[in-house]
Amino acid sequence: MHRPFEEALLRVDRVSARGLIANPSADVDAPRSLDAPRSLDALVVPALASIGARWESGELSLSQVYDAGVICEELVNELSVGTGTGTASRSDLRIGIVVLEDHHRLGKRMVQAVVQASGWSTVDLGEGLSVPTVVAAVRAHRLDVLLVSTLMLRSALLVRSLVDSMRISGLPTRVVVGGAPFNMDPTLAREVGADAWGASASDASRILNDLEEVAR
Ligand code: B12
Repeated sequence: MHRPFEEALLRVDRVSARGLIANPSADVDAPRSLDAPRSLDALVVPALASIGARWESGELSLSQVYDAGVICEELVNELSVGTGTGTASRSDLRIGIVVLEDHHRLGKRMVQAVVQASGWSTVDLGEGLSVPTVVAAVRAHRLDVLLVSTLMLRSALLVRSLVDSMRISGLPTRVVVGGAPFNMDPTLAREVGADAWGASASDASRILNDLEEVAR
């Protein structure tokens, strides 16, 4: 039996999906009271992971994965505070966020929502960017921290070349990584030279808090 939120996504039933985000306890095991970004985290991530696994096993089609992704993106955009590049920030830390090479942008949106809800401003560099483009953007925006989201293993491995290029260019920017490949292999973040790794959107806030402390 699959969870109600996952089934709502597969029926392309936006009304039920939205209702479950508003009242996550109606989904099996979902915590009772959560703020919007965290209730999205609790429902969206496991549902899409399961849908991805069912697609991989041949049970679902790519178009079903696509529709589920579109609905989740609509919900994230509707319910999240902070889209695009924020203005007011709680500190001087200049924070950028990017999806390296691939086009799975939901994780980035959720991280951005939580980080901005926690009071930081972010510079949204976009999705599908190459390593040289990201390095140029990091320099142009004089970023102190770069949050990198990846879902394809190939993109996660490219973080090594991103970190090396930034160090060769003399950029001191801290690189924080996240996304499925890093969740599957907790040693990967260190192997690709990242300064920190977070498993969830809330982790991004925790890591930024730590970096802010160090910068003081
Ligand atoms: C939805 C989805 C899509 C959607 C994307 C919609 C969108 N707008 O983003 C569509 C249908 C477009 C798609 C396309 C493809 N996909 Co796809 N997709 C998925 C799926 C099912 C869910 C991904 C998702 O959005 N999860 C929800 C988000 C919120 O979770 P998340 O990104 O992990 O983010 C959370 C945490 O990881 C963390 N986090 C994320 N980033 C960061 C960053 C920092 C700094 C921190 C601290 C934390 C953090 O916080 C987030 C919230 O908690 C996954 C399956 C899976 N297991 O992940 C496959 C998956 C990623 N896709 C896959 C593939 C192969 C593809 C395609 C190549 C398919 C094809 N043949 O065309 C294309 C490639 C597109 C491209 N070039 O990028 C594979 C990748 C395999 C691999 N080893 O690389 C997967 C794993 C499916 C599978 N099981 O095979 N996909």
